[in-house]
Amino acid sequence: MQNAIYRFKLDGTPVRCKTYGCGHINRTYLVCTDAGRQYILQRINGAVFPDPEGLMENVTAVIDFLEKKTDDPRGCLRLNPTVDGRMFWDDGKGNIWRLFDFVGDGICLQAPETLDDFYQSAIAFGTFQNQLADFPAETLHETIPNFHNTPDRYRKLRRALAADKLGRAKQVQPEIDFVLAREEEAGALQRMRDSGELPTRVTHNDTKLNNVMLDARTRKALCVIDLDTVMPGLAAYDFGDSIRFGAATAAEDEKDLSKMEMSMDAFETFTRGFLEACPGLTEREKQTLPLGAKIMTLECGVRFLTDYLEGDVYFAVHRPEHNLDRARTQFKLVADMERKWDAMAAAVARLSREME
Ligand code: ADP
Ligand code: GN1
Ligand code: MG
Repeated sequence: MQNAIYRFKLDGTPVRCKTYGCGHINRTYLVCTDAGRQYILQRINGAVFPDPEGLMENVTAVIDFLEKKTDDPRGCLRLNPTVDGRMFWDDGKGNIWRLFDFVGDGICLQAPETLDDFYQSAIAFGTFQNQLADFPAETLHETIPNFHNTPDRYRKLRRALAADKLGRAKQVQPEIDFVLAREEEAGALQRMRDSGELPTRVTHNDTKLNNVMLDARTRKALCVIDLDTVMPGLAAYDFGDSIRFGAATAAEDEKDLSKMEMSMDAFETFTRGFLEACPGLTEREKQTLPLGAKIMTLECGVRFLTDYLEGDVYFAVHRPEHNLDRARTQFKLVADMERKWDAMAAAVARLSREME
């Protein structure tokens, strides 16, 4: 990490560097210099991203594009070059490093503290998608192929189950039954994408609340971060993944499942913000938003369960059953969405009408 930091052009000399944030994927450090500047230094997870150079081409192009759409220095993520003018440093040991400006006086929440926090995240992700509406999607690398291809996620689960490397399969039969009972519906978005019924857009694809920065004082949306998964996708992915995380009444890894529900208030609040910030959605896209919430939640549960069966090789874990706990919360949320399904669809239809 020390080696990496000196490869970048810095304002001042680094005086402090510590691990930072709660991401599941990359290694993130906060760097402070004697000139009072703060930076985010990150090592990209090479096991997750097979083509980090292609990924950095995406991130650089998206940032260049977004920078032209905002005057606010904190209005988009900003990259800093290396001393030899490149946007990342390859340490020769298979690791790619990059340096972002630290978004100062910003906050990044693990759960909304108020409904308005969640509304602001909807504004941030909706604006992000809207600003990228005229970005040439075909120039983007697919940084993780089939990222939100839900049938493919099921195939990978089946493979992990058959291999059962750690003998964990016998513990998870109720979870397996739950996901298999929903397999047909889980493929609905992918089928609509393949048939061209839904337009392909440039999407973020990992729209957790902790991938948005809010202003610490005003608590208004500043910018979207964690751009590694920006790829062509569906509006329902970004909407759905936000609901999965931010409309949940408990943390993603809560052990007490009785605490886990989907808040209808939060669902409506996010829907309002997303539709306001992203007004170009087609009627069909709007109709698929509740399905996005359900499928993204189910898919994420399938991914946690697969990682549990494979021995926790993908998501960072902090206890032995961490991925299993995470999978269970997701399935509990899906079950709750099924109970609230009619209300979710009605809310989207009503809010869309109100905005016409
Ligand atoms: P991961 O892919 O591991 O989730 P992120 O890019 O989301 O990595 O970074 C992890 C955390 O670091 C974020 O949730 C946020 O708290 C913090 N972070 C990342 N980039 C910045 C930034 N530019 N300014 C302030 N905080 C940041
Ligand atoms: C990961 O990188 P992070 O922590 O924002 C994951 C998402 C999952 C999420 C579950 C590249 O997000 O897809 O939904 O964990 N990101 C990647 O918390 O796989
Ligand atoms: Mg993140």
